[in-house]
This record gives sequence, structure tokens and C-alpha cells, in this order.
Amino acid sequence: MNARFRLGPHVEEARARRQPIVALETVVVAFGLPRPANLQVALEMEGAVRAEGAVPATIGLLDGQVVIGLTRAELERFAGEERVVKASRRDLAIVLARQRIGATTVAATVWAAARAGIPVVATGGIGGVHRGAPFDVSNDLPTLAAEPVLVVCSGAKAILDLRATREWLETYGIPVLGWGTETLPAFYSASSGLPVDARVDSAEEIARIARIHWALGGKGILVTVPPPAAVAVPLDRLEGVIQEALEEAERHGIQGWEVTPFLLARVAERTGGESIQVNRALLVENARIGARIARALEALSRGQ
Ligand code: PSU
Ligand code: MN
Repeated sequence: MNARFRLGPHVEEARARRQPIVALETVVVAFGLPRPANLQVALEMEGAVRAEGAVPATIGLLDGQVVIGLTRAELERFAGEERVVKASRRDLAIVLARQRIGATTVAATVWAAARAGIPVVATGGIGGVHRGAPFDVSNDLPTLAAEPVLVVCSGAKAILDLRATREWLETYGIPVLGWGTETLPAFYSASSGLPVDARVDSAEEIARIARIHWALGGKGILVTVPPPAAVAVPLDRLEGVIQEALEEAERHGIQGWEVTPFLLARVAERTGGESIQVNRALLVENARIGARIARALEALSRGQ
């Protein structure tokens, strides 16, 4: 790592003590959730990581540096009124050169975590292949194919073409594991009906698979966790809402990086905030499971 990177004090300390670390992204904070829930959820995710004995490293771009482990005061800037740029990998140099505040997507977060030697990232739903636009593929996918990082998520966002996204992962050799499930979760819903590559039932088993995958030169791994049953919404109940949101995006000519935040906000509006409740719950749960996996990986590398 060079001067373009800065470790937060808690992450610096965690590294010195060889504590497990979980990286968290900031696009979900700045663009994925409304204020003030966004800051609360970000802090709850960090708390969930700590409660499982790991250290959170929330990543973002500030003052021309990639910050790995934002302090609370820094994190508040991503959640507040200041202008924040959505930064995927193509934006990194531009945002850093201009010293803007850049929230990192899953792609940019995975990329940064790989540079910092952090093997686990937790998020809500990854980006993927958009419906009706097979050329609109989130950079989350090729970055997962390029970096040896394990991402804990609830599948890809339900606004996407999940079948095409699932195929893409297969084509690029990214193992898709199901946490206590045989089918890929669909973000707000427990199941998309599409198969995962293997059901896994413990963090230790995931750590063993990940270690071998990386020893073989493999790159990204997805661990997919169904949203907590108490808040999950059946897939067919959301389909109409998603269709309406997609039509609205089309009518407004929404394109590029704005598509995902626009669709998420419309789904939230049309479900009367129900989708936000699911999103919140699954983000915190995924952070918690990410911490357990990070701990199991650390134990394996210590030979325990
Ligand atoms: N998970 C959530 N909400 C989000 C995201 C993930 O629960 O808003 C963000 C991630 O940062 C992901 C991005 O990388 O959505 C995908 O954006 P795009 O489709 O433009 O690549
Ligand atoms: Mn896109």
C-alpha cells in the first residue's frame, strides 16, 4: 500500500494485533438508504462486526486518499448533507485527484480491501446484470472475478436480472455459497429459485473452502445469506413494484450509476418503507456473519 491509502486508527491496531477485520462499503450509506436510517445502519453494521469479535473497516474516499476504516466523524460526512460521489472502480482516480468525498461501491470496496489484505467484505445486495439491458453489468461482477475477496451478501439486488447475474458468476468461476440454503436469496426475498453451488452451514466450513479456493489461485467468493425471516418479503409480492419502478426509470431516462439508487428509492416508496426495513435487517445480519467468517479465517491461518 502507498500514500494513496490510509488506515483508520482502529484498523491499524487490529492489524498489529492480528484481529479479524471486515470491510464495509459506503455507497449503501450515501445512496442506498434514506437519512437518518443510513448512519444508524452503518453504525449498527459496525457494532454487529464488533459484537462478533472482529473489527469493522468501513471504506471511503476522502481528501485524496482511500480510507480503510473511517472514524465515526468521517462516516457521518458520508451520511449527511455534503455532496458525495458514487465511486466505482472507474471513478477512483478522478475522485481522488479532485479530493471529493467518494462513497465506494462493492466493486471499489472489494478492490480496496484486496489491496489492504482484508479478505472479507459485507454488504446488502451486490450489483449485477440489469433487466432488459444485458450490456449494463455492474463493475461488482468483474471485480469479484479479479480480486481474492469473499463477499457476504443477500444475493444480487432483486431489481436485476438474477438469472443472467447467476450465469455471469458461473462463467467467471466465482463460487456461490448459500448460508443454510440451497437457493440463491433475492435480496428482499429468501429465495430466487436459482441454485447456489453449495449449501454451507458454518463459518468454519466457509473458511476452509475459501482458503483452498485462494490456494488454487481462485478470486472472488460469494456467501449468500437469506434476509432474516421475520422481515423477508415473498418474491412475487415485490415483482409488480419492481416492474413499476423499472418503467418509471425508463420514462425518466435514468441511466448509468443512477439506475440502482433510483430503483431502490422507488421500491422503498412503493412498499411504504417495507423494503428499507428488510434492507436494514439484512445489512446488519450480513455484517455479523461476515465477522464470524473473518474470525474463522483468522483462526485457520493461525493454525487453530
Ligand atoms: N447493497 C445494498 N444497497 C446498495 C448497494 C448494496 O443493500 O445500495 C450498492 C453497492 O454499493 C453496490 C451498488 O456496489 O449498490 C451497485 O451499483 P451499480 O448497480 O451501479 O453497480
Ligand atoms: Mn450499470
